[in-house]
Amino acid sequence: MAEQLTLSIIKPNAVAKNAIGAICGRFEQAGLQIVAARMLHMSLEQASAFYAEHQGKGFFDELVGFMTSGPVLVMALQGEDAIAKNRELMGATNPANAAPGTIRADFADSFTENAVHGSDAPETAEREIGFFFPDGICKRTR
Ligand code: IDP
Repeated sequence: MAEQLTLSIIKPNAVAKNAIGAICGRFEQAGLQIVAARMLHMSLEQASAFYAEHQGKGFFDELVGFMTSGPVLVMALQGEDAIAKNRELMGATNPANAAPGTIRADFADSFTENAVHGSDAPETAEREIGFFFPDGICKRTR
């Protein structure tokens, strides 16, 4: 598999429980490198734009309310098969279905407050990285 980039977000509930180090440690142990990082408290406009594909769904308002409830850590991760590797580390969207040992199994509080976001495809990753890092990232060459 090729070297890829993916966007990761440590969501407000995981930031609040002081789990940034534990979660980033899992990325690094799995061979994913942090090549951009930014902590921010998203506005309603930013969160709505980021999750535009979910607009109109029953969980949208709760999702946007949660994502703007506190600071998040947004990162670009680089590595072999980074998109699938990150999603494997994250576990299923609904933490009730997340495999033991995954980030969501260990740090989620509910379906909405599921600790982390990860891009689901190369096109999504490109769009999401551009959304948060319009000035570029520190892509690794070694
Ligand atoms: P993903 O984050 O695993 O890619 P998506 O389907 O893109 O999952 O959903 C985005 C986020 O919206 C989820 O991570 C979760 O926080 C929230 N979400 C998705 N579906 C539901 C639901 O049915 N109930 C409550 N929250 C949901």
